[in-house]
Amino acid sequence: MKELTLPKDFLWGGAVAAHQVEGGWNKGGKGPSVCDVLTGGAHGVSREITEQVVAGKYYPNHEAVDFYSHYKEDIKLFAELGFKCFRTSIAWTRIFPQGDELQPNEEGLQFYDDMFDELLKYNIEPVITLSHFEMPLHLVQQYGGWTSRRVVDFFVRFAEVVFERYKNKVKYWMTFNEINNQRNWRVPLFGYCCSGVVFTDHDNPQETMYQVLHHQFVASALAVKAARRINPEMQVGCMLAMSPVYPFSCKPEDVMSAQEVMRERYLFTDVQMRGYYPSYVLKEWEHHGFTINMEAGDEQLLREGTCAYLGFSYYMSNAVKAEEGKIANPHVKASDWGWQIDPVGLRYALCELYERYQKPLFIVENGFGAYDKVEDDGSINDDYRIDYLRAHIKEMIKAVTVDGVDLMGYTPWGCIDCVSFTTGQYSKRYGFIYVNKHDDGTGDMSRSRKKSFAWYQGVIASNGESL
Ligand code: P53
Repeated sequence: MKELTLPKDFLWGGAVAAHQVEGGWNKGGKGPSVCDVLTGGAHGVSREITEQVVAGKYYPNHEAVDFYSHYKEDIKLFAELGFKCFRTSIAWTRIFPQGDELQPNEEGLQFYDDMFDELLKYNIEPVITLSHFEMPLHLVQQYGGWTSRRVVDFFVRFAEVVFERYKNKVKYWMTFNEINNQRNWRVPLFGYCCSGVVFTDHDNPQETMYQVLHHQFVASALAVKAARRINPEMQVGCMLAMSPVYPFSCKPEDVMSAQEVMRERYLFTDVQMRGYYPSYVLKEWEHHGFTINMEAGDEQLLREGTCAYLGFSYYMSNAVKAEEGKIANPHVKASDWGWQIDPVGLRYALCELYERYQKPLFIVENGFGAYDKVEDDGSINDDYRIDYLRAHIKEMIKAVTVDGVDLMGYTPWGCIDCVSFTTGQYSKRYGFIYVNKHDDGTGDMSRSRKKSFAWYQGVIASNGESL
């Protein structure tokens, strides 16, 4: 038997998002984003969404881990790890502080020019998300976020400006991070961060959600077309939060219910990868009597603006029972935050997505949020993180070498410790690089290498053979 391996040009790297690392929330002409009005929370304690920045409240994203000033030092560490690529996002509010200006903010554009140059100096390919939960707050206050079709134009203007500016520096793009989070419209944080809309404040939250989604699908298609026009070498992908939901048992009703629940995810990639609304959604609208406003030409636009690849995050799987809904899977363990650890689910997810769309896939997030302990000698022995990543990488390699999935790369989440999205904590850590910064805002921001740093360095150097 011949030993098959990952392709030589496989994009190993790491991922973060602007608002979770940069800080400098009001520096360089940056305007406030929706993330700048999220207070700190904890496991089981929701982050509060305040209407504006309120004096005396704690907003962890204002400072984050100050990548804004530390990016040279941090990128040097990424180079030491051997990164082939680095995924982050462009903070929309650095480029268009309010969102509806006609002219971009040069200082913001310059920041990303400098940061991309620093990456390219080490041959690290930037992988860039246009909108990672950080739309301008002004667009929420003035226009009602993505409920307004006008926001499509503002987004496309932003996309065109950055495509034009970085067309010779950035090849891989994604439109909306985890666009499907807002399908869970009951949780205010998700709708607010995906789209600037708290769906439960609306008379018909689900209808509003579908209207918002339509606007984003149109915006995504327009961005794809703009990128092709500006530089055909650029590739624009979509981004899905992929948590497979298994039937709790082989009872036919459980199996059917799992299929129905998975449509809540596949809807997004069905539209963004195939270019049209799937039949099950059209029927859902018909049943509920939803009217989704569309303009002439939208349908064609969706068909023309399909994504070149599918980026996705994978952290966990779930199970579902027909009568009870989502339920813990007794066959897998969970993290301290209740996220169920399932490496095989990653291979399953890769196969499901590849067989459904037959387009390249990119694992743009995966990882283990955990409390880390700094020993007296300064070392951090995060064997639990190594175990999690090793097990997932093994399954990922099987998907490529056994199942034949076309996989572009792997960028574990929070390669440097950053602010948790769901809880706003620093103590929920993912990094290979530790940042001395704590939930109460204390810490000197110094960086240090965890045990997983040397381990991941070896993984990359051996192209996944030394695990
Ligand atoms: P934190 C749910 C399920 C899977 C991934 O999350 C998710 C979520 C929450 O939307 O979010 C992604 O920091 C997201 C990142 C986020 C990361 O997962 O709460 O794209 O911004 O930080 C991890 O532990």
